[in-house]
Amino acid sequence: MSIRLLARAAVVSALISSGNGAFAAPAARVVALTANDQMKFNVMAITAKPGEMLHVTLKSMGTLPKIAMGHNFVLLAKGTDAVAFTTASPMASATAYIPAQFKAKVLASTPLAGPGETVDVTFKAPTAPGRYVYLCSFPGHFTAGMKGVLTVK
Ligand SMILES: [Cu+2]
Repeated sequence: MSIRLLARAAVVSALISSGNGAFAAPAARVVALTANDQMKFNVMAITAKPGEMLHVTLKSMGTLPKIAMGHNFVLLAKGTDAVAFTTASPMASATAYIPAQFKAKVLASTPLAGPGETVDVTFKAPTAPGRYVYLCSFPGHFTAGMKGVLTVK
């Protein structure tokens, strides 16, 4: 094994051991979001450094049943047509409202959260500076304003 490979293996094991035990992942900054029955995120703007590890949690504070008021966090690649995405998402209930034709445009997404539930996702922020739209893809929620922007700078 070359020195370079050995160094790389050491980094990987350091990253794994720095996890919280539940996940073998590098430490990530927690971004705590909530959602409600009014179809809004509490945070509509997130800023991250290029390539920063983020751990987004989304708690549903609502009381309506999940089938009527589920929420998720979906981060889209730069330049993705969010209106086209959310026009297609109601037909994608089998895939938690992530339309198959847009799967490659999804940088990160959580499962759907019902009342009182918390869902989460850990991901690496894009390395390219810019604005990345995030939204809830449950039918009608984007139109109602359930969206935000991740700014990478
Ligand atoms: Cu929602």
